[in-house]
Amino acid sequence: MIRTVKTTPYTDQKPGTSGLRKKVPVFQQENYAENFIQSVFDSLEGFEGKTLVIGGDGRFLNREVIGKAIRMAAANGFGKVMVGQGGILSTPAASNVIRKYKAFGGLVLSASHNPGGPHEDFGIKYNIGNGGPAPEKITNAIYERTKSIGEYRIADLGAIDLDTVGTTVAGGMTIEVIDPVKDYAALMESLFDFAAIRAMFKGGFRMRFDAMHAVTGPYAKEILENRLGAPEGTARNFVPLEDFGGHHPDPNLVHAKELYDEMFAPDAPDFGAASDGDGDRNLIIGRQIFVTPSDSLAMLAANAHLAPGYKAGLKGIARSMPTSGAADRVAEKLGIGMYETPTGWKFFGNLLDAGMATICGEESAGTGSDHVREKDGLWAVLLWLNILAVRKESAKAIAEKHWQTYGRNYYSRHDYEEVASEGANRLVSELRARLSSLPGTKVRGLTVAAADDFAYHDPVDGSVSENQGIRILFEGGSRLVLRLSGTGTSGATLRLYVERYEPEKLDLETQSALADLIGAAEDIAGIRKHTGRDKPSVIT
Ligand code: VG1
Ligand code: CO
Repeated sequence: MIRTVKTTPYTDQKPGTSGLRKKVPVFQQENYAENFIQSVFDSLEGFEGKTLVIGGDGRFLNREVIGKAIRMAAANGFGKVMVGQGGILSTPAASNVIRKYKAFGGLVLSASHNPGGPHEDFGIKYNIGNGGPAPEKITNAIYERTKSIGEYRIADLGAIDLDTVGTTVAGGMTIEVIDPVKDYAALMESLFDFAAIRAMFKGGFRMRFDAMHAVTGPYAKEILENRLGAPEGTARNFVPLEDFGGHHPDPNLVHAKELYDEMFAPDAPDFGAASDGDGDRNLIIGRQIFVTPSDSLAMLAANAHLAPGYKAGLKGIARSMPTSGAADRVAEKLGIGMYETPTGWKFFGNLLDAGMATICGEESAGTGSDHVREKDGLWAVLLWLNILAVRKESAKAIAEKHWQTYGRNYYSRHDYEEVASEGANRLVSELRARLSSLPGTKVRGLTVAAADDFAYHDPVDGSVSENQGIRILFEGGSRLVLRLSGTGTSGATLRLYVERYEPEKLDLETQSALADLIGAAEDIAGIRKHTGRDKPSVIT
């Protein structure tokens, strides 16, 4: 039986960088999740009888909202839903399922690296038929719809069993519960030299993978330990928990500190890695070396041909604008295209679909390729393992040789989290107004060469995305970028990205190498004055 339920619109359901993210109590308001899901469906055309993929990262509210989404999909005329067992699908695995089974699209329930639990974050994003995040045209339409929606449709389907793999029919719609790992593991096996990696583990190679009690646990157990023969215990914190054990499932040096300390201890394993809440990010730490995500993108691109899936070489590389220019040098050397996009994976979709780029990356620990249309944490880890197995060198040696060839882009991101929105907005608008007067000025011995607010012209569909981050370029190639986060759930988060290129000095300490630039950012933007903070909350 289908019910039509009257609802009043919420005005705060604007999807950000990756979908809608709010605190759990916000999502628990009457009709809140339903409003958004119905607005998604109302913004789509032609899905009658087609398949919708549904899954999430297992956080608090996951099962409840999945139940609502299935009932609403039935009431709105989808022919089938494919849902991960237990409600689980990592973001890249969902992308793969959408593509492999030619689904119309998918709903991925996650707030990614944000903490989970009854008082923490929840989120919903819609992915289109290519497996990637909905482009701005669709997210804007969804938002417009949320502001005027008057009713939603939901079917009474009785109890839905999410825990048993298999197919049932309810309310005229097929519900298929799928193994969340199987298709993804098969895809990884098709891209990488599992035999070489298996041999490396057999030879005593030691690795730690921290799943941070989030969605990659079951994937890492199956792929690393069962299929690649890594010893039991290689995957840590591998049971997904509704509150991620009370931690931030954000694989950075602050929230994955234990792993970092272990990798710098005297008896450190050979290789360490971690992923985030929904499994699309990666942290790479070799023995005694942290590889920044920007460097990792460059190093993976330079060595990708060593993996079977990329042996024909890369068509091009794409990176988000705040990501360091390290990958640009690799693209130049390989003689392939290099594309600079705004923050957020949705901007890579067209380049991947058009065959213009093979590998993409973001400074925020996101790397991926044309195998799916999302960034992919375990994929990056497996590509690293494949490269290590073939080159038979340590991650540290590979990184150092890379810098000797290409020079080094010292890079750091400073986050000012949960600052008052008013001050953060004022900082950006005042700076924006002064951009044209900056070139030629000298700050802390550095001369500004150019300054702008990044606008992206999509080379495939011609769309333009403006105000994507303020760039201040200095003579000599150093750079500052400032932008406001689109994924935070309370107040505003200001991100400052700092980069300095060094052709020869390869072993400086990062923060001291960047000290003048960090000082210049304060002088130019007045971060202290506008945010009331004298230091960032997170430095990565
Ligand atoms: C952040 C990152 C961005 C990433 C986004 C989603 O966005 O900076 O690079 O694409 O999170 O990542 P923002 O707007 O807060 O800077 V995740 O792991 O949610 O899917
Ligand atoms: Co994520």
